[in-house]
Amino acid sequence: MKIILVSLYLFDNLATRSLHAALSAEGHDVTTLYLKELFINTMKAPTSREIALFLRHIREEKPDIVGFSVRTPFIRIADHLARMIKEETAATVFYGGLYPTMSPRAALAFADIVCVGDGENVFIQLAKKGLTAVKKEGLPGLWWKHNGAVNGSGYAVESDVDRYSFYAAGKRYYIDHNRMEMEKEKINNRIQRFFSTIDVFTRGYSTMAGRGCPLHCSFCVNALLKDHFPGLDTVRQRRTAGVIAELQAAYAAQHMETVYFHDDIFTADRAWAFDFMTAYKTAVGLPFMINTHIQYLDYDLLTGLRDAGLRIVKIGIQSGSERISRMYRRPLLKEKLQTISRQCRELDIFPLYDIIIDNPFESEPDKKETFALLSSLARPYKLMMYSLVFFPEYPLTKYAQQQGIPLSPQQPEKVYTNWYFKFLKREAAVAAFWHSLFWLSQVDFLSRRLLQLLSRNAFLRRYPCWLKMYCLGTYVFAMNVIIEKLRIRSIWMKKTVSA
Ligand code: B12
Ligand code: SF4
Repeated sequence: MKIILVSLYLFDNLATRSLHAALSAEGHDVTTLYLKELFINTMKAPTSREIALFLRHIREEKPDIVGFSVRTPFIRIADHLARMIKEETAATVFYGGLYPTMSPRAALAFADIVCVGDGENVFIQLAKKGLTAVKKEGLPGLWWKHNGAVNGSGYAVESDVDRYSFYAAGKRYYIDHNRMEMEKEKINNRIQRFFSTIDVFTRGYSTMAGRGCPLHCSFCVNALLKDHFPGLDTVRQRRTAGVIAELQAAYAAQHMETVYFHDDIFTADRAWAFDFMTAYKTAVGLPFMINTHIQYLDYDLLTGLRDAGLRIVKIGIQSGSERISRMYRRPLLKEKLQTISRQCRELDIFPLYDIIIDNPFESEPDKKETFALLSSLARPYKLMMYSLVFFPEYPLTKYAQQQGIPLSPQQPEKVYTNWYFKFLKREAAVAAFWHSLFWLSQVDFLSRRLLQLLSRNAFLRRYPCWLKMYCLGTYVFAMNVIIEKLRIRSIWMKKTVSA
C-alpha cells in the first residue's frame, strides 16, 4: 500500500518516525512529508506556494492513505489540507496524534478515519486488511463516520514499546521557506537555527527511551490520558538494549554529534536510568540532553548521567508559587531545586528551566515568588518562558471554566495560534515588569543585587517598557545570546568517549 505520513511544524517528528519505521517494516511504500519546521517564536502559517508544493506532491504520488499527525495547535492547518486533498485526490485521509485522541468526534469533521491512541498497530492492521474489512471487524482505536454517525470505539495502546524503533530510513520530503527538499539540512534557515535553543551548532538525533509520565500536571496531556484511559501504564520504559541498538543504527547512518532524549521524565525509573547510563557510556558515548523533574533527580543520578555524557538537562519549574504549583498539581520542592542547580554548576551540566506565564489565576505575590526562586538558582542557566494555553478538556481548563475565570481575550484562538511566549507582545504593566525580571534573572553578568534593586523600583514597575527595552534593546540581549550560544556549543563539544 502507498502511504504518505504528514508532520506539521516538526521536522524529525517522533510520532511519524515510529509510524514510518513500523509501516516500512511491513513492506509498505511509505513517505513522510514534513510541512514546516518548528521554530519557537517565529512560526508562520504555510504560504500558498508551500501548500501548492504539498498538494502537488500528493497528487503526483497518488497515495492510498494520507496520515496526518495532529496536535491541537495545528488542527486548523490539518483540516484545511485535508479538505483540499479530498477535493483533489482519491486518498483516504487518516488523522492520528493527540488531537484526535482527545477529540475524535471533532477530528472526524474533515478526516475520513481517526486513530485514538497509539497508531502503529492500528495503521499496520488497516494497511494489511483494508478499510472495508477493519470497519466490519472493528479495530480498537479506529473511529470513522457513517451516515453522520460516529462508529468505532476504544483506545489503542501499545504495551510493548520495544516492538517499534524511532529510527526510520526511507523517503522524506521537507517543505519550508517556499521550497521542497529531500534533505532537511538543505532547507534550514541559518539565522533561525542560530536563535533556536539547543541544536545550534550540532547534528542532533531525537529519540525517546520511554513513553508517559509519573506526574499528572493539570495543564498537561498526561493528566488527561490517565483520566480517559484508566489502566494505561504510567511510564512505558523501553529496554536498554533496544534504545542502544537504535542509536547505533542512527549513528552508522547519520554520524550525529548529540542525542536528545525527549522522554517526559527520563529519570522516572531510577534503576533503569543507572542500567542505561552504564550501557550508553560504552556503546554510544555521545553528549546528550534529557527532560526531567527534580523529584526524580539526585546527586548520584546527576553524577552518573554526567559521566555517561549528560550535558543539558531540561527541568520544568513552571511557577515559584506554592499556591500556583498546587493548582498545577506539581510538587515544587524549592530547596531541592536550589541544590540541584548548584550541583549542575559543579558538574558542568547546563540547565534549561521552563516557566509558565500568563496564568489568569496568578497574582503579583505569585510572580514575586517566581522571581525570588529564579534569583536563588545557581547560574548559568537558560530560561524558557511559555504562555499558558488552556487546551480543550485539560483539568486546568475545566477548573478555570468552573471558576468562571475569563481565560484571556484571545481564548480559544490562542489554542490554535499562539504556541509560545512573545516578548514584545502587549501586556499589563505588572506582568511586563515581572516577566522582564524573570528573563533578566538568567543573565550572568547582572548581579543579583542589581536585580533586587530593579525589582523594588516603583518607576520601572509603573513604566516597565524601560525594563523591557533594557532586556531587548541594549547590549544585554545581544551579549546574553552570544554567551549562551558559545556556552552551549562548548558544552556539546565536550565528548565523553569517542563514538
Ligand atoms: C517530545 C515532545 C515535544 C518535542 C518533539 C520532539 C520530536 N522530535 O518529536 C518538542 C520539544 C520539539 C515539542 C514541541 C512542541 N510541543 Co510537545 N510534547 C512532546 C511530548 C513530551 C511527547 C510527544 C511524543 O513525541 N511522544 C511519542 C510519540 C510516539 O507519541 P505520540 O506523539 O502520542 O504519537 C503516537 C499517537 O499519538 C499516534 N499518532 C501520532 N500521529 C499519528 C498519525 C497517524 C496517521 C496515526 C494513525 C497515529 C498517530 O501514534 C503515535 C505512535 O504511537 C508531549 C507530551 C506527551 N507525553 O505526549 C508534548 C506535547 C505533544 N507537546 C505539546 C505542545 C503544545 C508542543 C508545542 C506546540 C510547544 C511550543 N510551545 O512550541 C510544540 C509543537 C511541535 C509540533 N509541531 O508538534 C502538547 C500538545 C497539546 C495538544 N493537546 O495537542 C503536548 C501534549 C504537551 C502538553 N502540553 O500537553 N514537543
Ligand atoms: S511533569 Fe511534565 S510531562 Fe509530566 S505531567 Fe507534568 S508537565 Fe506533563
